[in-house]
Amino acid sequence: MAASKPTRKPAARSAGSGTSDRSRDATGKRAGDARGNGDELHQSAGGAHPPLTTNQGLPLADNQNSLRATERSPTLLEDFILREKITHFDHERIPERIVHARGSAAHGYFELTKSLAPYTRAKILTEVGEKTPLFTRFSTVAGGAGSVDTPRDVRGFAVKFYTREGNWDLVGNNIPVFFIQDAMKFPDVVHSVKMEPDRGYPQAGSAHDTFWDFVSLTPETMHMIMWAMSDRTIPRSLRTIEGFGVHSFRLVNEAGDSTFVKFHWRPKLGIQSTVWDEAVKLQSADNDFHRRDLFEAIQSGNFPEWELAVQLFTQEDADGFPFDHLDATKLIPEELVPLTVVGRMVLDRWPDNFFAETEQVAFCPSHVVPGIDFSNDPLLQGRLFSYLDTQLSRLGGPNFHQIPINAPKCPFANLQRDGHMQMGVPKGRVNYEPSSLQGDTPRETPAGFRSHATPADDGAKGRIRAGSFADHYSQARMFFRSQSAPEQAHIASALVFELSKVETAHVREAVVSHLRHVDPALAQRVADGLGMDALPPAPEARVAPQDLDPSPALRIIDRMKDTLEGRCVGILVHDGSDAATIKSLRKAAESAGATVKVVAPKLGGARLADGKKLPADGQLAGTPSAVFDAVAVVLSSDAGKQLAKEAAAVDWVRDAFGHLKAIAADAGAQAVLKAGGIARDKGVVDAGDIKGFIAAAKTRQWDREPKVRLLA
Ligand code: HDE
Repeated sequence: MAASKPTRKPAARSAGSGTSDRSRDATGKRAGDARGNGDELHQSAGGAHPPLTTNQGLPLADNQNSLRATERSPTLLEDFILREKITHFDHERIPERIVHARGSAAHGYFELTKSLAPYTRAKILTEVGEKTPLFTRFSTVAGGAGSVDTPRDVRGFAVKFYTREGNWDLVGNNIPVFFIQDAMKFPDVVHSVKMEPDRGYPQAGSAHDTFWDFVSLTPETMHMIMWAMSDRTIPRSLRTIEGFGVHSFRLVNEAGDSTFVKFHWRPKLGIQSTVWDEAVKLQSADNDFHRRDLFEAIQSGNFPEWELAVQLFTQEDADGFPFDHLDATKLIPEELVPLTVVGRMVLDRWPDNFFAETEQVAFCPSHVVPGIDFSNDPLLQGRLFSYLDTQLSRLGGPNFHQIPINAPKCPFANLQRDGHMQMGVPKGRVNYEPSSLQGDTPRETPAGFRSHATPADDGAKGRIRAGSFADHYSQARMFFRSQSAPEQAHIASALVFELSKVETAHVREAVVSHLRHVDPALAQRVADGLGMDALPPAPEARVAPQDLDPSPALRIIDRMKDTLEGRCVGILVHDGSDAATIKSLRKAAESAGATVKVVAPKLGGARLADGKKLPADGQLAGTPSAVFDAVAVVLSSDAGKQLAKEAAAVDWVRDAFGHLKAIAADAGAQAVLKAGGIARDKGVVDAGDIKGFIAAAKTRQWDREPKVRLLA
């Protein structure tokens, strides 16, 4: 570690400290320091700046140079300050989550609007108007912590409620079912979807042999596969995803009576997804698209909001369902058990520190409060073990509940002691229970948690899968047949895309063979898309697929809200653009609830026709139209001709068209539209037709889709 000759010019200021560094002369050099030339910047404590110290509180006079015997000699081992700093740095990363490593989170609150007192004694679900603080983390599943936000993947939706009766964690996903029925298969499904162990790819993607090999040999995955191949797994924003607790839980009331419950989160902005080509382009436009979107929404006061809804049902109801509700590959259609909205979640504060909060938060499905209990779902039962176990190694020991983001906000006390990273100083001689030696030790309370006395089924012990779990295709069929025509086409195309990345022919064939049970027409579309000469034979199904009633509530497209609330409109401008047109577009979009961003070939902005400079929010090449929900192009005729030769501008409009978005264009912009091959079409309007633009911008032009892409 030889000292190199400083090359930086001395900085003459002491940044904002209020008191200048008196040990330096006017050039910033340290007076009286015979050792070293002091050419580097030294900023001194003072004013609001406290002294910089080691972790032991030792104030530091020099945070620029390590300790050496002479000016150009090796560094001394004695330098305990350097060693402390580097040692801490070396250990700054902790193991990332084995699944759900990539996540974004925010603080907020839950407000109960309807009491569930007849069903539960959990105060968070009975005290109407009570606001409970919470922390919510959204995640992708397969990719590492540094992977992109927008791959085709399930999204985690984990909420930690800091209730008065302890922390309740509702650790769900944006899809109401799961790939497998039994926790025993979780390591297998996760291994299969993550990067292949020999080659180390793909990162964050299911389009590879090992995943589809597992799927083809595990028909219980079929229902979840339909969801995973739908647009649900390519959301437009984390603010527009639904959330589901997935498993059946129990609510238990004061009398000890139990009712089954499924939890649902419904986004206030409505559910909205991207189209695949858009998701692909978002990956290159902005790796952090969802994280940035959530951050910007919260920072600008557009607080994301969800309704909490429940489906309540009894054992007798469950006995009448044509499926077993304890099987996590099955959902309960809303048409069978309606949703009741009981409260709302608002996310209103971004974490102060990403690592301390988003990274260190530890969710656990076994964190419940009195009045909420588990069902016998074998997948849920396995989860009750896994989370604490994985967090012991991820967070370094048994005391991670003391980390501020994990600690309950209500009083908590027990007799667990010691261990790695004990932050408290427990007092007294009693660390056991029962005890009689101390007057303030924690004791049991009748109001505490009791497990519901669920009667056990008759039968023999064994590694057994219930016969009622054997129907793997009926709900997959129901989901597929419930979708609108464009959504069905997207599922077929997603399957073709994913299977086209599978190198092993027999795996592709095996997947298509299962699709024959889901829907023969879907199987045929996928087989055609893959260029198969003939459909492979269908595998034997233990339970013949049933034609269940379709559930229109499972669609997205019909349920996208006709609004600009929470969406973003981009306006492409250049020198000479008409200021009045830009102004009226901006005003109309903003009063409809949208954020407006200006894009120009140069970040400095454009000199408009009225001579005024309009600064840009994004530079054209780095801000493709994929990041917007609707776009406008306002150009002088000279600029139009110029940008018609600029690939980034032509792609800007072509992609907006291909992604089924509204486009407003003035006369000068027509040259760019023409270069992009865009003819007049529904949703392509004149920039003067503000009303027409706003109406078109609130939705996507689904009937345009057959014109822009060959879907399977
Ligand atoms: Fe998880 N899951 N999971 N999971 N899961 C984890 O816990 C696990 C499952 C979910 O933002 C891990 O702390 C098993 C279903 C979310 O921090 C781990 C099984 C659902 C998150 C784990 C499942 C989920 C996790 C990894 C099958 C939807 C991220 C890191 C029995 C209802 C939480 C960690 C966050 C995280 C295990 C299945 C949701 C390994 C064994 C089903 C949202 O413990």
